[in-house]
Amino acid sequence: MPRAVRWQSPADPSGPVPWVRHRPGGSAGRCRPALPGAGPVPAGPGGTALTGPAVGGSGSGTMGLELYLDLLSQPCRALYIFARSNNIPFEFKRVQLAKGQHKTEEFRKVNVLMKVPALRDGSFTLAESIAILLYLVQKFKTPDHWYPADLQKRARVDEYLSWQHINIRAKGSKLFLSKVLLPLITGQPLPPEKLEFATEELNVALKQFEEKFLQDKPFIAGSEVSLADLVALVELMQPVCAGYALFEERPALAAWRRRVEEAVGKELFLEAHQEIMNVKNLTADQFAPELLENFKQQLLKQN
Ligand SMILES: N[C@@H](CCC(=O)N[C@@H](CS)C(=O)NCC(=O)O)C(=O)O
Repeated sequence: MPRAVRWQSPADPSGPVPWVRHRPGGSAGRCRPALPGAGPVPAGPGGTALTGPAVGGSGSGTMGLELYLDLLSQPCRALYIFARSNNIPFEFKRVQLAKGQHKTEEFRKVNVLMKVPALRDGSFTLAESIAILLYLVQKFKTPDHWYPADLQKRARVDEYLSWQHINIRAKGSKLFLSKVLLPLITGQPLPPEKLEFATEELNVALKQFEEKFLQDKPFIAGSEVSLADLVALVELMQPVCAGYALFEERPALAAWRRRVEEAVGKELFLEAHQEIMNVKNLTADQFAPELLENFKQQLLKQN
């Protein structure tokens, strides 16, 4: 039987992420979202000398680790949470997708694919969130549970990370874009049959996620949180923030969500999701017009 489609308002009504600048250790302006009680994002290895204006950010660091992110994006949130949760020093470079900042020549120098997230570490640049997460795991020797040394546990993490792209991620994103972006662009609500179809597609992936990947374990790789759980949860938050109460009828998934949030830090998790939780407040005039047109063409092509 297909699962009933249930929609609700996002849980958190608070305003957009407040951005603050701070200068730890006298280094030039670095941006981070304000997080009460959390320490500053530590200075990058090798310092953070800044030059001219960067993509949507405060300056262009020439040495330390830079992460180019928009927290409306799921893989960006995974990286942000991972880095902050592990006290990895980085400079937050905000690339606002809605403003088309990922399409600029300046950002192209960081990622020729013109997508976020992206990393710059000195003269080295890297695209693709999974590759970036693995780079950080190895460079900063983060605790083993994130990407276990044990062959079979690691294989479980790899298995999920390989599967998720065209399943949880693709179906969750489609639902999100159809529910939030298409009505914004066209001024019309999505036809119910399209919404139902997109929801059913996601439900199939969720069933597979529960049966194949989570089973009755606390986390995907067993008893401890790993990259797989973090990547999975940030993706599931996208349809949740669009109003699909997917955890409500899935108690095992809801309990797993709580465990993952606790493992990474509830406050940090919430902070990273503040902007997306307010996504329904976005209006068309906040988007670059050419971007809206582009989205419209893409979304209207989908079944
Ligand atoms: N496979 C890539 C996906 C990156 C991606 O699709 N990023 C989106 C935001 S979630 C983006 O930058 N979209 C802008 C565009 O495609 O123009 C990853 O995991 O990093």
